[in-house]
Amino acid sequence: MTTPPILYTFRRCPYAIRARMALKHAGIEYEHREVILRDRPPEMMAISPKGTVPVLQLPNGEVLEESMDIMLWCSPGEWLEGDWQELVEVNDGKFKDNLDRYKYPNRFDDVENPEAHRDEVLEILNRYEQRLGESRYFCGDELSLADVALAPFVRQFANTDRAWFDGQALPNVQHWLEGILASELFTGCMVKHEKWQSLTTLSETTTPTEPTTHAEPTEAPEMTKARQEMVDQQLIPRGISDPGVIHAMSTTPRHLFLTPEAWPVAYRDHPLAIESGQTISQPFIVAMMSELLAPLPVGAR
Ligand SMILES: N[C@@H](CCC(=O)N[C@@H](CS)C(=O)NCC(=O)O)C(=O)O
Repeated sequence: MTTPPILYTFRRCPYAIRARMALKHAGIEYEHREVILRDRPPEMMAISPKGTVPVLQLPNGEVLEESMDIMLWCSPGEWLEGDWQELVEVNDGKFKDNLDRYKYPNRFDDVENPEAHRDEVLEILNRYEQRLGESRYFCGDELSLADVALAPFVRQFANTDRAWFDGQALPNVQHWLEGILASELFTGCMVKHEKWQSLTTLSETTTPTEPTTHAEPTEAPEMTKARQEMVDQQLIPRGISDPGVIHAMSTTPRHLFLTPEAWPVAYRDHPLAIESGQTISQPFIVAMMSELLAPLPVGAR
């Protein structure tokens, strides 16, 4: 019996959804390793240090760390007909950029009006609308790679403001999306999985005597650098001087309180949205409040 490929995946990630759908369509069995993005397993980081999902490890050791590479690896020839390349380029580029700015405006410095980004996406959807009036799916009357590559992103856009999306004159897009979301191919890929238990979890590498604020060992160097710049440029020049506060702000992985899309801006000089309509305060405010609490020296409890 041959070992199956291993897929590191995250249920709601649109890139991972497209990869799972392609694998399922191709009838490929794989070992499903559900990843929590703020606690990515060392096994995944070792084969794909860029740290994004999905990642597929083949039995021969080859690693596919881009969703489109996974799709292309497993898709049958007839799925690859048509202009899927141009469609994916627009989807993964302009569509995704504007979707993120519409859905998470305060994670970006350049968003003045989220609705302007929603309308940029709408312009793309209007083109899809015309196209889906000519054939049932993007590249003809059968589902193919283009549909599966795009649908998880259109779903995410639609769910950002469902009432608004449903009110748009996009009957062909709405019908196309509904059909895909109702399919066994999609629903079968959205079954919930428990987090995969890494064999070398972070808790095993952390001794009880270490401060609990210690950053995760697999942290990307950009995160460490951004955090240090935050301390040097936002906190110290504004008068934060307590060594305990500076230590905590220098080591607490603030980005882990955010979803990974927000990590590039996690250490910037402003508050950020977290789940359930809440926000995480600007770093300086956190530091100032902590300093006012007159914390105990580092290591004291
Ligand atoms: N180009 C990659 C993008 C994958 C990606 O950005 N996945 C997100 C989750 S939806 C992720 O892993 N983010 C973590 C990070 O950027 O650190 C692909 O197509 O596979």
